[in-house]
Amino acid sequence: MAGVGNRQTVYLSVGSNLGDKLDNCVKGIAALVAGGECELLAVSRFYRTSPVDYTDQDWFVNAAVKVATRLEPSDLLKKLQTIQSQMGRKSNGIRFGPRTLDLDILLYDEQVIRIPDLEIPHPRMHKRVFVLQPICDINPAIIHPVLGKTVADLLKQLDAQDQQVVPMRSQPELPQGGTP
Ligand code: PH2
Ligand code: MG
Ligand code: MG
Repeated sequence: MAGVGNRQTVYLSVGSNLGDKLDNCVKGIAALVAGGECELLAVSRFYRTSPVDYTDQDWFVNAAVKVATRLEPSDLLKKLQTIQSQMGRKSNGIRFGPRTLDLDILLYDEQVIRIPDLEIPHPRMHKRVFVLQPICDINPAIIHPVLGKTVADLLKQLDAQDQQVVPMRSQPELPQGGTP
């Protein structure tokens, strides 16, 4: 059931590489906090990032947000999927391919969760600069609950010369939450 658990701190990644990418990310975050089930605690800087895993696609805009929510992980996942479809995301059959809006759960409190369709911590977060750099903007001292290292250490140790992550020159205004 939605909304019955304790309030948990959750980190999410936000990304887009189709249409007005920055606007899609900002609207996605606004949709997440609309209705009050998720309270926005912090937002990272926004970055332009080179595509990872499937490279024959446009650059992304990426950011991370910290929210507080009572939604259980599976209910939060459903909410994210609903927002993604409302924002016009359609399946194109390409794994890691282009998307209007991608909202991924990175960390849910300090929990390790493996249920169908959902693995937390996000299974690839420690390999991705476009995830680690934004989380470090918010809090570099967060400890990855499986790897036992801070996100700052994971970022430092990553050999990722091919991953370009560039802060956007103009950063958007957000409905609430403020700077990291
Ligand atoms: N998301 C992917 C695959 N590759 N690359 C970048 N730079 N940013 C993303 O958000 C991203 C990606 C699948 O979710
Ligand atoms: Mg996703
Ligand atoms: Mg993703």
